Amino acid sequence: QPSRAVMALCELGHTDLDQAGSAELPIAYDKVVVKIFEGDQHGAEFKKLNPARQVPVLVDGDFVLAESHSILRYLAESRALPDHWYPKDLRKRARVDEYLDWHHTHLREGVHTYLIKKTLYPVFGIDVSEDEFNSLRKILQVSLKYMEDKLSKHKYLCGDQISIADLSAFCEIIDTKLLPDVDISKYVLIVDWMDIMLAIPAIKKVHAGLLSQIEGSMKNMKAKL
Ligand SMILES: N[C@@H](CCC(=O)N[C@@H](CS)C(=O)NCC(=O)O)C(=O)O
Repeated sequence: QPSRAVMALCELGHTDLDQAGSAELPIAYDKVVVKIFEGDQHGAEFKKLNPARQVPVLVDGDFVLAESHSILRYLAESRALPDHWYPKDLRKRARVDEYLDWHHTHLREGVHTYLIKKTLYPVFGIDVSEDEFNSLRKILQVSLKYMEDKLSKHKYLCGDQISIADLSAFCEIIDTKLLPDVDISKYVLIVDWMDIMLAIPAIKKVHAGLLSQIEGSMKNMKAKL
């Protein structure tokens, strides 16, 4: 998820989504795949880049930066991207930061942590108690309510313009489609907002692999019915 958010911002780059028909002007970047399921993040070379051993990591000349939200902010500022991504206005910016800080302990917990514990832990034989699953489901519901409430006030999460908060949130919440026991359809404003986000070609492009994975798991589920 966090890597997809960074790639989506690079793909969108200088495209001004406030201006209808604005030309697509991506930020040039080289994508280096780190195979986390094969443990590449624990190799000596990668540890030098990010001692926390997680992706994404940005290498911009001699400057190395980890943490997706820090990278999104850095790209928005250093590449002077259209203001709507990370507004200069102090209060609008604070609203985006508020979402980004909240994200780690809420939506990320409710989706990513739940997904990992549900799908990956069994592969490694790690038990997760039903209480733990219940508390993660609770965090997800609380998170979805918080987002639905935000979207009842404006078109995007932090205002009427798209920001890096929407990118981070979308790239996380789309993973709920990999969880057959999670149904977010009652959050109608979130569902509409997801459609708007996915209609942006650059966002669709970075999710192509995930979308085909989701389609595969849907077919699999239908075959079992
Ligand atoms: N807070 C970090 C989270 C990064 C993260 O969770 N990365 C995962 C992939 S989605 C990872 O590298 N996992 C490998 C591991 O923990 O061994 C960010 O936003 O960049």
